[in-house]
Amino acid sequence: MGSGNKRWYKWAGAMGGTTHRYFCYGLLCASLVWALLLLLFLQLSVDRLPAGTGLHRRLEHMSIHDNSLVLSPVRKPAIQWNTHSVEKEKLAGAGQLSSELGMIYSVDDQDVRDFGYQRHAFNLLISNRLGVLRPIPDTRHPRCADKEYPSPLPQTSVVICFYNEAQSTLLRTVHTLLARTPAPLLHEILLVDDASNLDELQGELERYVRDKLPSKVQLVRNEKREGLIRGRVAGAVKATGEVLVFLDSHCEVNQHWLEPLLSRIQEHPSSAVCPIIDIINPDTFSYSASPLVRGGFNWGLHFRWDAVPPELLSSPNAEIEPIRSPTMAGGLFAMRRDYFNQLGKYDQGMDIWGGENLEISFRIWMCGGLLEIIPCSRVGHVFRRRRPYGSPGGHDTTARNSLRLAHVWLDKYKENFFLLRPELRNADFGNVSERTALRHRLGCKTFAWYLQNVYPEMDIAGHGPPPRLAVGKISHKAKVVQRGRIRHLAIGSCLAALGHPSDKGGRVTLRKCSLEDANQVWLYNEDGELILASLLCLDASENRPNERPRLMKCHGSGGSQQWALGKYNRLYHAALGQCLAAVRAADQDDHITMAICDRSVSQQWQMEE
Ligand code: LR7
Ligand code: MN
Repeated sequence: MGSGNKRWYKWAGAMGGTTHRYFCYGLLCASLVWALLLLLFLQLSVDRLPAGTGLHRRLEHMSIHDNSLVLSPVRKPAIQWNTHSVEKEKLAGAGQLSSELGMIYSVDDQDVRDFGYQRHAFNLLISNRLGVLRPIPDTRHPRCADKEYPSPLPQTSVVICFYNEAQSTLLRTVHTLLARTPAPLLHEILLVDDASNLDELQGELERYVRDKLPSKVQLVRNEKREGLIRGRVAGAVKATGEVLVFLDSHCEVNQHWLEPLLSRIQEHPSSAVCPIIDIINPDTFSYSASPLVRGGFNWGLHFRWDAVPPELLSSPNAEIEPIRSPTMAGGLFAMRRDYFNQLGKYDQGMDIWGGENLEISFRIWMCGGLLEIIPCSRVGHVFRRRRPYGSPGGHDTTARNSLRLAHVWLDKYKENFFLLRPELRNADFGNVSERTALRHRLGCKTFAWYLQNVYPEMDIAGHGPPPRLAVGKISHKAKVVQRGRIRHLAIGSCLAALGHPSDKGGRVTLRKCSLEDANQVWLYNEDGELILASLLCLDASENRPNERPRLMKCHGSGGSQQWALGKYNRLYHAALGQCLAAVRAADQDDHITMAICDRSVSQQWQMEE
């Protein structure tokens, strides 16, 4: 080394003055190039850091109190609005987004995603990247586009009550309203904040509403947490439009969603009308059409979707005409403001969540009104698998609210409820005298009348309810787009079941590829499902990054079973934002796992006949 250096000096010293200067410039450039390369390398390494390093950081800010989550304001990863990239996406099929919108590129992305599932029970990373407005498929029946609506139609106040909603879903609800509602029909949008404590909903939201939104959008704050029932009433009392529309705070309204609702209300002023509620998948945010179903309930006093009785579907126009519905889901409906008030608003003795949807449904029908679903009106709603918030004090507000409605509206049929919930027979439900007085004052019919005339399909004895249909889980047979083995390019082996391909919950592994082995044959269908041996679906739970996928019963609702054979030969899981990888470990067997997509050879697969 020493002698090398000496030689270098000798060589430099032997050079003339000018040559020396050029040499120094050269050296400078070379160092710059090196510095740049070093930076690039560092950047790539950060992108490849294993996920999980920041996984539970957010949870440290949360404390569990009285059974409900009490959350101190936390630093929230900044939202990167991305209004352009999505506009360019092709909307293939039913609202399929670029399958890579949920891709996790860094530990920060992983953080946003984890925080989102924790606080909102949906994929916040995707929601934030979608921006405030994105194209969604027009899911209406084709003949809806030919319908003409009278003019003028009444002006509308939209009331959106929210508690700790993500800013991106809340603002998308607002922006879709502004973009897809004829301005003269939209009198105002009232955002009622039910005393949220999420940081991004404080000053930041206030400034956004003030500076970026038209003055017809107003933010109203509840002083304390009231729950969605009193929250909506607070909005309705402030509203000045002729018609009220209530929406949840994570909706996207579709083309011409409002005109069919208003025109039906104009024909029939004492009616409440609901759009068809399309499905926004909580894991991928893909938007897809819901079938025409109507509202029912069971004797546990839970809302449920029922198939429409065939006799109601016999007319050729059935799919575009209003359809009578025994109940409403609760979150999305329109009615005249004077009718809402005259009918007794809501039972304001009900707390937080639950029960108000059946209560208002029974009240509408029993007190002379009409409750309908208007198929030409479509609004998307994020259907979550769990409610991400509790109630103050951890009370079961649904039980108490249901008790109140049972005592006021169910007459002797409340016995059916108590048969299922004997522990509630003597439970406290507060004072309902005002509500029974209301029932009297309005001269409402009996519950027996309701069952006989509005919901004759209901099983009155309290057993064997009509078949249940859950939105998003309508059984289907998706078209197979590819069939064959899935070969790992670097290792050369094929993806197969570790045990028997019919073992539910079983793992997958790599085996020597063999054309004879039925246990290696996968079907890939247009829903993105990978079905092994026509039996089970490859499933990676959207809540468990970096874990091994399993073989599970195909559920047909995307999410954990939706795969994309994507760029760089990777098998990408959109809901998880990760890729399928084969890990070779010297001391143990090869195993298959989910990992941050890094384009490495361990994540390259090929589907072959
Ligand atoms: O304390 C609260 N304060 C609130 O402001 C609790 C909730 N809320 C807000 C919340 O931010 C949201 O905007 O109230 C709205 C509804 O809460 P979700 O979205 O957690 O409820 P959900 O969609 O699971 O529940 C359905 O049933 C509820 C019963 O009380 C309400 O009627 C919801 O509006 C209703 N949602 C729908 O009908 C959408 C379709 C779902 C179905 C089926
Ligand atoms: Mn909701």
